[in-house]
Amino acid sequence: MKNVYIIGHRQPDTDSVASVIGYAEFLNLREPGRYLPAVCGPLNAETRYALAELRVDPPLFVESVEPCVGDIPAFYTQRAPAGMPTIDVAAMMDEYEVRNIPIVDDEERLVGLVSEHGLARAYVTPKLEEPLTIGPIPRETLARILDARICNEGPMTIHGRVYIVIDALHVALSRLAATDVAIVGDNEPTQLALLSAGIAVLVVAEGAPVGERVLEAARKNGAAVFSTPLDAFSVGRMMHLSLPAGKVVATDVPVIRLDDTLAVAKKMVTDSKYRTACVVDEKGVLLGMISRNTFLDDVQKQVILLDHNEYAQAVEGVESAEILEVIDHHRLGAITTLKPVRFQNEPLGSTSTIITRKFMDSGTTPSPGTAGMLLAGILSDTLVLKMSTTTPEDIAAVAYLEQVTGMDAGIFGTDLIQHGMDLERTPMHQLLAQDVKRYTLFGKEVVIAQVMTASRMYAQEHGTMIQAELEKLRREHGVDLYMVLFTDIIANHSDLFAAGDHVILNALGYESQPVGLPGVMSRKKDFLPVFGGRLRDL
Ligand SMILES: [Mn+2]
Repeated sequence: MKNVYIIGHRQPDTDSVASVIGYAEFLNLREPGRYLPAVCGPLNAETRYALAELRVDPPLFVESVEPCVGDIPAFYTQRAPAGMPTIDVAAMMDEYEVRNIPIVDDEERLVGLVSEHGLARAYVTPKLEEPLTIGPIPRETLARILDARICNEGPMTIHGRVYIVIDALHVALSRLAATDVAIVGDNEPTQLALLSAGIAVLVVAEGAPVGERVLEAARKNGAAVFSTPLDAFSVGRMMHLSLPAGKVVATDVPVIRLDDTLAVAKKMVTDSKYRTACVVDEKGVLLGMISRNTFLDDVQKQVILLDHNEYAQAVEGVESAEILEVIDHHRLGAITTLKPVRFQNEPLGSTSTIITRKFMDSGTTPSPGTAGMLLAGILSDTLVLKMSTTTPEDIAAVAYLEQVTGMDAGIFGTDLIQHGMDLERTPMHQLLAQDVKRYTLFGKEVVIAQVMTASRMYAQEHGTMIQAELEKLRREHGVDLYMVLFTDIIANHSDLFAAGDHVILNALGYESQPVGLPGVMSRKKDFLPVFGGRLRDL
């Protein structure tokens, strides 16, 4: 069964990571192993903390869901060992109706390709000055190719030159060595002389009788004796065709990996003179071969998108993937699909809430690690249920997950947010510039930054530095006021710092900083109306 990637958006937050882990586990209950939780961007500090605390493996990192070689449902898997005689390789080509056979070594690593073209070249290139050499070839294989009966066994493997003995005996004897093969006819004195001189194989052609004295001499000298109905020329011809595949192999075949994109693979196949490419793993082990026909079927990765519903936020290559489902809690974006897809968008505090409800509704229970992650996802997206987007469903899901994990949402949420903020490790400049809104209010240009925290410590300890940095930012932006709200989401309290003209700051009542603002959580809902009112009255 084809794998389905469950994947969040390009800036993975804890909710998107938790929901892919949760939904993969939920769907794998029915089809174990099919669904893979994935992310397409670096994990933030908060998410890394949650995963480490809960001892949950991070999702798979997927750079792109463009189809790749690994998504091809099947390769041509035929192959031949380097020692296979070319005549057998040719027979394989006929049997499987392919023009190329990959050749592998003893460890199944790709050596090269025997193509029809390569075979033809190997046999029409004249090397007449050299005598024919065969092997190394197993004795039994050679006997089979020659349609021969083995009258005496001799060496297991044959590797030597081949002579048809038509010369005067003394000439033949002077040419033959102990590893060589002699082809003879019905001439017992010659047969005996050759065996006593020491050769590896005596091939008796045209079904000529093999006498007892010949067998005796063969046994004594450790030579093989074959008897074949073929004539001497045919024996020579078949020997020629028994060259090991490794000797006629072409090594300029394109080699690709499972993670190469289909586009790359297609181009390699098209550009190759063999119209094929071999797929190997990282050790060079042959996984199979692809050809032009491989690309006739539409190959796509299957994905389920969580916590986003627009292409701009989705993993690279999503346009070429098959989207099976979308689950989200944001406003509707623009995503179009060829086929109908299951689409679930709910105005809840987090996608993790939607996934938790799937477990609750189906009467199944997430594993403790997954339940902890889902809890982290909800607490992160709703800022420990304090955000105005929090719904009764989020609260119910948190209660359920507290029960499953035995964790305290308040304590875990505070920990989580604190680790996520990691204020001490973020440069002050970045801290005061990463979440900013700019307004024109009653003729004044105003920038308001907001930093969410889980305690008031940071704002109280770094007042002087914050004020200095704010003044720098105010000049950089050329605005009348540059302000920051340090919002402690646990205590429901904001500390305000502001940089601007002394007269304005005094008139606003901001001469002593930080200005404590109990109950101020939302910049837009809680702070802006009050602040706007004061600015108007200046
Ligand atoms: Mn979310």
